[in-house]
Amino acid sequence: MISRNQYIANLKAGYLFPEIAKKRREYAASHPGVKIISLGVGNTTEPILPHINAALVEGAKKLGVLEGYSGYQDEGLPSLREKISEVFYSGKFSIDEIFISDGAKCDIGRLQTLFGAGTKIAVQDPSYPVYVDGSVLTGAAGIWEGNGYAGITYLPCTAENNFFPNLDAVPRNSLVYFCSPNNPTGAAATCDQLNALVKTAIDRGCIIIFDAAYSEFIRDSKLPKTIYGIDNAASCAIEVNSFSKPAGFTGVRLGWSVVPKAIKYSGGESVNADWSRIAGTIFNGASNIAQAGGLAALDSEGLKEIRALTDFYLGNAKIIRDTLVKLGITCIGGGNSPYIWARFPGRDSWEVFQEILEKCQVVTTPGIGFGPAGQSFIRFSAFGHREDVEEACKRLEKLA
Ligand code: PGU
Repeated sequence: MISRNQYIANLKAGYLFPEIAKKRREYAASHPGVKIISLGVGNTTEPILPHINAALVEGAKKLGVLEGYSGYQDEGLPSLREKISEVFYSGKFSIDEIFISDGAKCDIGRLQTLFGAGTKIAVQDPSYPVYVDGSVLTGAAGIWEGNGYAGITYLPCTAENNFFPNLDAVPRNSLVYFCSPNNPTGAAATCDQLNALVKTAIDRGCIIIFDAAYSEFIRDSKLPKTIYGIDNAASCAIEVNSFSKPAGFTGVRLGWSVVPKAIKYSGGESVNADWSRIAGTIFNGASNIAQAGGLAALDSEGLKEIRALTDFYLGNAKIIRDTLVKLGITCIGGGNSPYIWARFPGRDSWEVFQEILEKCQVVTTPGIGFGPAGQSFIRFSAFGHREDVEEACKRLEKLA
């Protein structure tokens, strides 16, 4: 018999979102006919807008004719990589520093293979669960110690520090995950804050994995949309991003990673060269159809559609936030992100989750699922049809 991978055995319970879906199913089974509304998982609900959708259709049609057919595209269509560099990074990166993927989550998982089981990890607490669970799978996180993993440094982001961590706690030579605008807190880091993060990383020999999956939700023009707006970030930061939330591609699957050539390991070897090797070895590129859609999403018409779609979800976020504020619930986020992070002082977050489900038939996400500092918080997602969000907000008034 073959024994189980011990790192899988180190994973705690199930992955957060399927656990929530299970609780929803259980509630639905015992309350037949009740309409449950989800403000839980951040899954897009609105149709892909026409210009981008037409390009997806066209991309599929091309595959049906000899002149249009294409096969493997390795690290991605050169035209899409060039366009990403131009639109998001003012042309600062060459196409061999941009790698097209099937989504940010998948890249976050694969990127960890660059750094091995002995790597020290630091995460914002709370954070998107994939950073921690992915580190458990590579062995870097070590074992569960009751309130966290032994190999992970949790950097609390709380109301007291304005949801930006104390960087003094970042270990030397560690891999630092940072997400802005943040999932789940909705906090968007300022230029000064990211400057401090980059400076810390360089001083301490760290590499940052910067998750910018929600950058297109930023409306405050003073806030940086990419870590590469910060001096010297290209020597210490990898950025992952995605078409999922801005273009409605959660089911289409398309993202990218920027791995600048300037980033080196302690021995001087190129991180970019290794990433190219890994991509070629265990990933064979994103769908050509999705990439055709991605190209259209980045032309002037497509960018207008991205703006319209993100405006729509931000409109939902405002409705949710206004409702919570009216109820006297302290919350942040929503202005530059599709998540609202609401505090229920002294309460257990699973218990609040259950109360909201039972009183309002609304699914949310319990803060503790994102890390120890998420205790007593609930995340509300703004991804939903407008009428469902309005209905959910009416029902939330029962919490008063
Ligand atoms: N990065 C962050 C910070 C995210 O919140 C999500 C999705 C992703 C990456 C995934 O991007 P893809 O490009 O689609 O792979 N977070 C959602 C969905 C749950 C999940 O497990 O991914 C959420 O509700 O947090």
